[in-house]
Amino acid sequence: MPSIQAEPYPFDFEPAAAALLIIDMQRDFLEPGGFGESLGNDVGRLRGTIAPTRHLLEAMRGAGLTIIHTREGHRADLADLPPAKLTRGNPSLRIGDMSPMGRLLVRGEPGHDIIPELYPSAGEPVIDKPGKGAFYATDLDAILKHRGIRQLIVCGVTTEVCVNTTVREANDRGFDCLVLEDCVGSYFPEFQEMGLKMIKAQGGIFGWVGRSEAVVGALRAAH
Ligand code: TIU
Repeated sequence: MPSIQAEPYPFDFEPAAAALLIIDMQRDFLEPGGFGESLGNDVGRLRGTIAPTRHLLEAMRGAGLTIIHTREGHRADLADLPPAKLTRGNPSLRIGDMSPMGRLLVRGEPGHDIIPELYPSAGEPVIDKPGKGAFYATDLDAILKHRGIRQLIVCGVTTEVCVNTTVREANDRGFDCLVLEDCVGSYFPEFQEMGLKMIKAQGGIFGWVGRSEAVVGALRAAH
């Protein structure tokens, strides 16, 4: 069984029981004019995650591992949108408002979809989630259990919001999470650093932190 260099200690990678989970790599978070920018963020800060995630995605596809994508967003009628999420922060544009990429954070709109660089292939489940965590109000847990998945290799945005929330949810459900520091991104450098530290502290209280090249190397060694 390949061991992947990680903190706080090596991660015992079981490819047959592992899935790649790519969180919310949507145009609304990574491209100008979307939801992320409407909240006042510099979306350029996230783009460094794209190349390493794409390299890893191709290696995972080549090795035949389960790959799952998530998207944050809401029904077109906004019936699943908590009123507080709509109004909090008094943003310049609100969820459901028209943006250059269609209605902000609404399912089916161009901005809600995954960036072309990491677009899902046929057969890769896409989880549409209304919240920050990928387990809340979704069928992710059932999909993982039906496939015998116990380990999650986690990429995506943002480190301290949807990545951290999902890793905490996964940890409580018994999944071992390896978060890849070069494949997760934040609009805030200090939250990138602390968001990763919080995962690996206290002996790996929520999981492990590693790098994509170590996973790609382990996949090569296993095949
Ligand atoms: N605002 C922010 O940092 N993130 C989100 O709203 N969603 C995700 O992290 N996907």
